[in-house]
Amino acid sequence: MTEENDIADSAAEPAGPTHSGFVALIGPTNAGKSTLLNRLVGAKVSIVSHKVQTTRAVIRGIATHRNAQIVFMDTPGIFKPRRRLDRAMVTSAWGGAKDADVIMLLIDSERGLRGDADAILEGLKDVPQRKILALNKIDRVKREDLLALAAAANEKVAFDQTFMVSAENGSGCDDVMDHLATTLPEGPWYYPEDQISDLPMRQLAAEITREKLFLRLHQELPYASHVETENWEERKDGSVRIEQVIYVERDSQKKITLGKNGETIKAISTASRKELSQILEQTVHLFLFVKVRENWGDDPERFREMGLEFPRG
Ligand SMILES: Nc1nc2c(ncn2[C@@H]2O[C@H](COP(=O)(O)OP(=O)(O)OP(=O)(O)O)[C@@H](O)[C@H]2O)c(=O)[nH]1
Ligand SMILES: [Mg+2]
Repeated sequence: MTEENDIADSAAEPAGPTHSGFVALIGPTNAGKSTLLNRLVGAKVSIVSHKVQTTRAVIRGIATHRNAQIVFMDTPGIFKPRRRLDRAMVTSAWGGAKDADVIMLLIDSERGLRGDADAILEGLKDVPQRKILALNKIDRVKREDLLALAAAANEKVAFDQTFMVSAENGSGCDDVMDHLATTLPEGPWYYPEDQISDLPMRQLAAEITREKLFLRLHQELPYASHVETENWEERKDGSVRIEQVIYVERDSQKKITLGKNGETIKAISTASRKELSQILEQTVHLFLFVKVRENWGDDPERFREMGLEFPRG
C-alpha cells in the first residue's frame, strides 16, 4: 500500500472510539416522522405526504454524525387500527420500538396531545428503553405553547431529553444529532459508511410511485392502493426500464386512478419518473399498470412484499 492510500484510509475511519445504535422514530400518523428521517439522513429514504398513514412498514435510514453511526427506524404512524393492514402497520411500529436502543417520540406540536399522541404516551410507559421527545413543526406554533406541551408530555413519560425541531426547515435537528452521537453506546458501525438505507432500490421505486399516488388521488383511494415493482431492466444505453403495478380493490378505483383519457396515471407516472431519474442518476422509462385485486388487503403475499407481518384472524 502506498503512503497516499494510508492517508486516505485513515481519513475514512473516524479517530477515537466509534458509537452506533438504533433509534426508532414513533408517533401519531402525520407527525412528520418520515420528513425528519429524510432530514437527518440527508436524503430521501422514506416517502412523505400530507395525508395520514403514508408509511406502511419500518424503513431504516442511516446517518453518520461525528464518530457515530445512527440507524433511524421510520415507523408507520400509530393510530386506532380498523383494517387488517392498519393492524399490521401499528404492530410493526411498536415492533420497531422494541428493536431500538433509543425511542424518539415525535409529536406534531400544532396538534399537541390530542388524539393518538395521548394513547402513545400511555403505551410508552411500559417500554424499557431510553426515550427522547421531539416536538415537530415548531415553525407553526408559538414558543409558550411549545413549553406547555413539553411539560405536559414529560409529566406522563420520563423523557431523557426534549427537543424542539422543524423537520421541514431543519431547525433544532443538529441538537438531536449531537445528543444521539454522544449518548449512543460505543461499538462498531452496522453498515458501510456510504449506505443510507436498507431498502432495495425496487422497493424504494415502488414507494416513490406510491407517494405520487397519495399526493394525486383523493379520499379513500390512496389507502385502497398498493404499488409493486414487477420488472427492472438495465439497458445498454445506460437507461433503465421499470415496470410497476398499482393494485386497487375495485374497478371504480381503477377508473379513477387512470383518470379521464389516462390523465391521472400519466401525471403520477411523470412525477414518479422525474424523481426516480434524479435518485438513480440515469434515464428512467417507467411503465405503470393498474390492476384490480379485490382482496389485496387480505393477501399475505402483499404484506410480505411490504415487509409487514400478516395478522391472522
Ligand atoms: N410545517 C411543517 N410541516 C411539516 C414538518 N414536518 C413534516 N411536515 C409535513 O407534515 C406532513 C406529514 O409528514 P410525514 O413525514 O409524511 O409524516 P409521518 O409522521 O411520516 O406520517 P405517516 O407516515 O402517515 O405516519 C407532510 O405534509 C410534511 O410536509 C415541519 O417541521 N413543519
Ligand atoms: Mg411516514
